[in-house]
Amino acid sequence: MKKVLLMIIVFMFSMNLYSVEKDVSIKVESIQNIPKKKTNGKSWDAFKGDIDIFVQATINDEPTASTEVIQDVSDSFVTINETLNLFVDLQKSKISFIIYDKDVNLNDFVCEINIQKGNLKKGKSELKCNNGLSLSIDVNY
Ligand SMILES: [Ca+2]
Ligand SMILES: [Ca+2]
Repeated sequence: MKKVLLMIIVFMFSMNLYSVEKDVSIKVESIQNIPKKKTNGKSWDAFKGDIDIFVQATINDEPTASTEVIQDVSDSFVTINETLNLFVDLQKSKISFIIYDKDVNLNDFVCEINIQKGNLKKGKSELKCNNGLSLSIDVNY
């Protein structure tokens, strides 16, 4: 009985060691190669407007934090410089960045970047979407 109890304690302790929940700050620095139009060739706004862009971070597919919307970005590049603070398990959490065009009703999806579990790198990096858009981030924890 004692042995079982000890094993349970050791197991719980090792579980705790593997769970590395941390405060992680992710500075979204800029977005490059922003598509001028939707994939169907239409403009981002209903009446010829440019993209109203923002980045949403999700943890295990739950929307957790977003940057402010920057209205009518006409260039292919935009500076964001906004920090998102997340509380994540670096080993177990699936972290994604989803780029949207803000709309009154349903936002237009632009693209998505998924970070594999345990792969969020400290420091500056450039993440790429499959449509060519890239996101410059600076991660600290
Ligand atoms: Ca739109
Ligand atoms: Ca717009």
